Amino acid sequence: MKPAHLVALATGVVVLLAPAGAGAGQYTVRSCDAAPPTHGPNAWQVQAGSVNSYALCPTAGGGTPNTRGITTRMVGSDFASGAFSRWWFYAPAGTTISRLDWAGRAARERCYWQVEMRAQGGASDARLIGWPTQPGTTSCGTAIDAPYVATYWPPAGTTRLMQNTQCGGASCPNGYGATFHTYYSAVTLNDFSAPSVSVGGVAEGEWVRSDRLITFSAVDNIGISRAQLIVDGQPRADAVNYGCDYTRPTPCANHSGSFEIPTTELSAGTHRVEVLVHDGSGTAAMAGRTIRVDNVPPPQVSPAVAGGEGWRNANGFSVGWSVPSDGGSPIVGATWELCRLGRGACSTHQLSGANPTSIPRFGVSSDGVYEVRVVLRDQAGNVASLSDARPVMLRLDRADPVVSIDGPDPNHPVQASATVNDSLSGLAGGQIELRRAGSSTWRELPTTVSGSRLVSQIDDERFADGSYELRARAVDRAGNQQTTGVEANGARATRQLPLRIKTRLRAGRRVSRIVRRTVRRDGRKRVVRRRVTGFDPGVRVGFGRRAVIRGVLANPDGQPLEDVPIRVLARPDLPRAGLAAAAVVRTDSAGRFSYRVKGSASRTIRFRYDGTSRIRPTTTDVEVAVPASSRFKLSPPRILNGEAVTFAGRVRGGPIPERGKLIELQKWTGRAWAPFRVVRTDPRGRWRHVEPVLSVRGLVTFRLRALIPAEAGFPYATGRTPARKLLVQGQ
Ligand SMILES: [Ca+2]
Ligand SMILES: [Ca+2]
Ligand SMILES: [Ca+2]
Repeated sequence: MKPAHLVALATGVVVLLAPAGAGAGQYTVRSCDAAPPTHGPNAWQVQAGSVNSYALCPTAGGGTPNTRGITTRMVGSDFASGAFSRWWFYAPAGTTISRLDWAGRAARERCYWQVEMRAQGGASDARLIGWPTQPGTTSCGTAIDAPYVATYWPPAGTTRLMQNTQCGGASCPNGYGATFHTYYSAVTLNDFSAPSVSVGGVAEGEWVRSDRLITFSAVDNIGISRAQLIVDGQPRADAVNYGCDYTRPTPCANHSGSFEIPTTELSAGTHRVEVLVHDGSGTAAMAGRTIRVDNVPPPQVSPAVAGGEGWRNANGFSVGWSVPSDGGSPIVGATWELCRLGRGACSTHQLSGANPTSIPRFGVSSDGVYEVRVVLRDQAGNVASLSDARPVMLRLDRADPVVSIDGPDPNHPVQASATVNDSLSGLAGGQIELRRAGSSTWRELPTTVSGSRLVSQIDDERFADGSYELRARAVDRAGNQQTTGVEANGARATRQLPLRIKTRLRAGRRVSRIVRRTVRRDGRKRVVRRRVTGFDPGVRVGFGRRAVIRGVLANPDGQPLEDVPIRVLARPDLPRAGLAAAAVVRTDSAGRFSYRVKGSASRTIRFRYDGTSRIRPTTTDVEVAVPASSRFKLSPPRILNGEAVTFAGRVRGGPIPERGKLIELQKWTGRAWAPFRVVRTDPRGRWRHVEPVLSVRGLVTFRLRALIPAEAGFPYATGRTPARKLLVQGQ
């Protein structure tokens, strides 16, 4: 044998990489001196009934090599015809033996001994080494001494080798034995059976994320030597190599296992994941799955509480959201967490189904404030982070507020208030109402919330004096409400009006009159006269003239209110006109005040004392009437019968109504003023009228004037011009 040949054999397995299921591989099973370091004879089996079959390997281990190796040695005894000593090498199913590299020796002392290495199971039964039994022959081969490895080629289809020493004579007496020793055995096999591999762990087309495994189970006639994960046709990481023992015909075991799918290194979307296995002869097989990678959690949603996040008093909540699309695996469920405020005492719930968009209506265990967080789950198993989820608030308050009316406050006599205690949502609003004792009609007072109190003012200027009852209705932010008419001590809440000191304000034109009264004095009736002064609230001022309005402010006993401000407001006598501030006057030490008015137009003058927290306000109105005024001219003042006279003038002041001011021309009949013509002014107040005079006999003097009647939109009382004379000379 050439050394180069030896080196090639020493490489062991010849790996023929071939498409899965289609290839055939070769491998070599080594024994004794060919199988360092164990040198085991494991590949060979002694046939039952053999005489003196043994193995001493390696052959250089000690003693004479002539007795070592895988041995069939029949010496030192008488042997019957057919007695044998045998070792067998069996090829596993699916393989055939294609080659034997061998070193050893064989010897026989008589020709009837059969000493051989035979190949069986193939197309022919072939003796590779040795001799057949040759009884009756004395000239035959008796020794093979082959310490160097030589190659032998069994016939195609060989499935077993037999090392055989057998007595072929009628008997084989002691002293003429035979022996066969295999020092070196390297059996090369062709493996025609590819591995079978199946995968699991993920389904075909499944969406997966980083925590998933692909499992495999591989089976082969000579076992599995390695497995490797292939992603998109490329090996990932190192293969797993299983230990194989090439001193045995079936060198490897069957294996199953799993690989983590490295989805974090893969782009989102479709990938092919496969497991490639090789058997003990290097024959490959592969199986896999097409997967879709999704490591992206669904987007956070923005949940909303039906009806809003405010307080409510019914224990039922619906939370909904819309499901955004991120192009990854479909949404297959949601997790929602219900926590008391602050994420204490949380409960977690699952929703299943495609694209969930709401939590079915639910209630909470007790009143209070809760947070709900919702995260979606995709088909790959990614879940958005609960701690990053936007919470929505649920607020439940079913407890009515507790309300009691406060007692009167001496510092604020007109104030009516109520104290409200409400657990959870707190006071939102309310109403304090007032009812005259004996009446059934409650009147609402303007009520505001101040902290935990309802506060209102009783306008004792507006309500008649007398006894009143109070009641208060408080509403919390959840809409719970309670009404009470009692104070905290249980007493009925009442008020006696007026709450403040009464005052009396009088103003107008100062008038005085004598009042007569009959009294009894000293047993006799007497008439007593007394001068009483008062104020007439109707004040007439000529156009362009001035007048003084006087007034007095006092309490009902006549005690004056000294040095207090009286507001003066004025409203022109025009449609839709409002009161406008005009002045402030002050009372003197006798409570008196005065206000000068000019005769510019008719108007209402209001005097108001605003009062204080303890003194009730009061108001009085004075009507200032200004008669209308117009210039009036007759021309010429003297005419002949049949001529015409012109009346002309201009109304003073204003405003003039849009369509002009009505002017009534009057003449004196001797008994009364009689109208004879009505004219209208132009928008600037000018008026003119030409009147022909007929049927006058002799010299007649007419007395004529113009009346300016009161009219809506014209802020004056009815006024008159002075009379003018017209002389007419008849025929
Ligand atoms: Ca195989
Ligand atoms: Ca996703
Ligand atoms: Ca409440």
